[in-house]
Amino acid sequence: MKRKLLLSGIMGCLSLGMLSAQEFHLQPTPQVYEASQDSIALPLTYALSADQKLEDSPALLLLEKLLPGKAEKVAFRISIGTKGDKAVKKYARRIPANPEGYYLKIDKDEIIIAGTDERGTYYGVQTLAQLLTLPKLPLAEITDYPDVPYRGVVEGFYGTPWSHEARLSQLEFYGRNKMNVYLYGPKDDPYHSTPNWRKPYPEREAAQLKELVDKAAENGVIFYWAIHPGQDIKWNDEDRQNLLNKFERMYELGVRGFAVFFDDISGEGTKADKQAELLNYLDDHFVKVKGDVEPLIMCPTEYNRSWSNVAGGYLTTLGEKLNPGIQIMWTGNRVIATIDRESMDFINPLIKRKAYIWWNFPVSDYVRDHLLMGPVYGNGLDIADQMEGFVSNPMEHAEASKIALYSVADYAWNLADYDSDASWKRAIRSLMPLHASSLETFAVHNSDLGVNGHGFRRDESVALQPALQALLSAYKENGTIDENAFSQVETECRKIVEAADCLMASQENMALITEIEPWLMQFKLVGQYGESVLRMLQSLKASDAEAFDAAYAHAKALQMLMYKIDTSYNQNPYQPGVKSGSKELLPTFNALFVSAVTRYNNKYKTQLDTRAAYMPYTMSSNVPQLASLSVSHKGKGGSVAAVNEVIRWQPGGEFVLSIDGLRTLKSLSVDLGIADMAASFRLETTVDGRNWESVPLQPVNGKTRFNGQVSGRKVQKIRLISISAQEQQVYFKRFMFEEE
Ligand code: 14T
Repeated sequence: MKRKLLLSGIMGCLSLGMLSAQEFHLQPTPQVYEASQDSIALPLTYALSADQKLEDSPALLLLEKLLPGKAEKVAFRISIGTKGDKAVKKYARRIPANPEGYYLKIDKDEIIIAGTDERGTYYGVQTLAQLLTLPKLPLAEITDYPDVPYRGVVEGFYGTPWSHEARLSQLEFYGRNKMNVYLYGPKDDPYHSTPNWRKPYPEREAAQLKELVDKAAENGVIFYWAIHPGQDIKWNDEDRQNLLNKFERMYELGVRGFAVFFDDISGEGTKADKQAELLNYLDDHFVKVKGDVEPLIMCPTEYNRSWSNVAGGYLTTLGEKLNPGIQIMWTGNRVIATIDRESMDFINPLIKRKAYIWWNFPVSDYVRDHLLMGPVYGNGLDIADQMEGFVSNPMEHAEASKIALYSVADYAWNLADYDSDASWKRAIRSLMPLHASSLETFAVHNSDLGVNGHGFRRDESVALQPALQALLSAYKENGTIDENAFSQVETECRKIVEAADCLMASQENMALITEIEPWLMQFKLVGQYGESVLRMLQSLKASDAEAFDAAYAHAKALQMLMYKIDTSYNQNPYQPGVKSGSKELLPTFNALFVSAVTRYNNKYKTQLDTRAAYMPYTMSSNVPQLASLSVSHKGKGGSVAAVNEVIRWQPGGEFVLSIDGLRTLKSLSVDLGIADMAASFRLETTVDGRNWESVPLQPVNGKTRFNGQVSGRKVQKIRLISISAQEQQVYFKRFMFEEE
């Protein structure tokens, strides 16, 4: 005990990575695991019994890598094989009947690994690998098999496809977690989708795909290559042949699993009978002819319930016409949804087979400013026998996705025993054993998606919620501080700052830290902001105006720094920015900030700015109808809310947009709903607020919209001013600008 304390004192950020036998948990959770108190030393040397046919199998290669001490004439024996093999004949009755199952026994003088099939044997060795991380091997008996036949990942998101290195690391991860599917279908690979699906991969890409195929095989993973031809496919012989040719090229690279995706397309490609005809053709003339290819998988156009028109007959047609061996993907009741019995009861009868679930989590291609690091929860634990497969569509952040993927593996292997919270904690520990508690703190507060078009949300900051709420409601109501809640929040803020620093400085999982670094920086600021806001509350209560001023200034500075991170990193065109703690922490801190500043202003008769979010843009106008429009910012730029009514713009009336510093513009566009705007209005910019320079206006294809030619221009204010002698009646449809 003493020794342990001493150690953690020295180690600072680090926690003890080694697990005791009590904390130990096999992953994915096995069906039946019986361990005794007794244990044996790790078998550093052993005699091997294995049939000849096991040679070069992934199972044996892994075993020999784990335990290099194979020798002759050693008392300790390891017998390994697949049902029917001589080496495991004695245990034939113990082997589960389920595909990919295994029986593993650790005894005083021997270890038995007996699989239902080759992959089962491999999984038996993977389980042994986990047991070998313990200081001693427990005497144990395990009977294990997966609930869902196909488990894994579909790289099916929009955005930057995973790197080659990331994919190699994923495939090893799938093997360790007993997932047997990697479906390759990144939307932004041009050779997977339109425009280039007909063309073979260039040499370099082809070589890398081959490497992935080999890596998958080594790890017991089926590499499926998917094609997404629907946007421009012609239902003729030529395109059918194009498809067959591409499959043939991929087969040459070693691919033995194929999928055709018809999601997110429109027009001709969406016809069910044509899709079925094509798939059956590929099944009859390719899959069945080859003989060593996995069952075909297809993703339908109507891939979720909310998009399906049952009366239109699309799914019914697929169900009736598609060869029975072809598997059909399904995302559930919506594009993004958790899956339950009722969702399966809807789809399975329609398609006359068990749906192959494409689970759109933790994919974040529609909320790219958020990280989805939270637990995997919400899927039914009673639907094991209703689905053919369960694959997860991940984030473009490969390493960060492993938190969710670990639990997806756990869930799909053994639904009934799935415990989402426990699984999530183990996932975190497996990614960064030495920084598990820091990573957990980060993940706790970075799990929700924010408001999004799919209406899919996740819990965030769950344990702190009661304290955040108690603190806020008491303070807002009467300015009192709930001391208990205060200290909980204060402690958590400290933890946040420490966790962020420890993770940013860590070397344990560089790939992960690189992916999440902008969010770590933001997370730290959120924690510091919380601390400053708490200090504002405290100093106001103590009537220490000086301390309040300092805390207020710091909080303001942190708001600005958060804005800076949000507008400097992850500037993708869709959801640019970096959001952290956005569901509970930040809204609470902001509300406390507003309340505290308001109370301070009342008490000291001051006029401190009460706005919680840093905002670089403000507007003003002497045109009455424009006087109080709201300005919003997106990434580095902003726009002014449009007005629907007719604006009466007096002579000399102006609309002024001010920036809180000198910035460089990239674009500027306005639309007043009139074609000859330049005749009555001038668009101008200034660097000093006194001298105005006019901006040339360029009509956008003959419409009422004009682009200002501002690229590279330094500005502090932009104004639109009437140069007409008469009142102008216009609309205020658009006022938008971007900074460089
Ligand atoms: F094939 C599908 F099952 C599927 O989910 N397709 C896409 C997928 O590639 C993407 O990653 C996912 C999450 O954004 O959703 C589907 O893409 C969409 C969904 C929409 F609702 C694309 C546009 C949409 F409007």
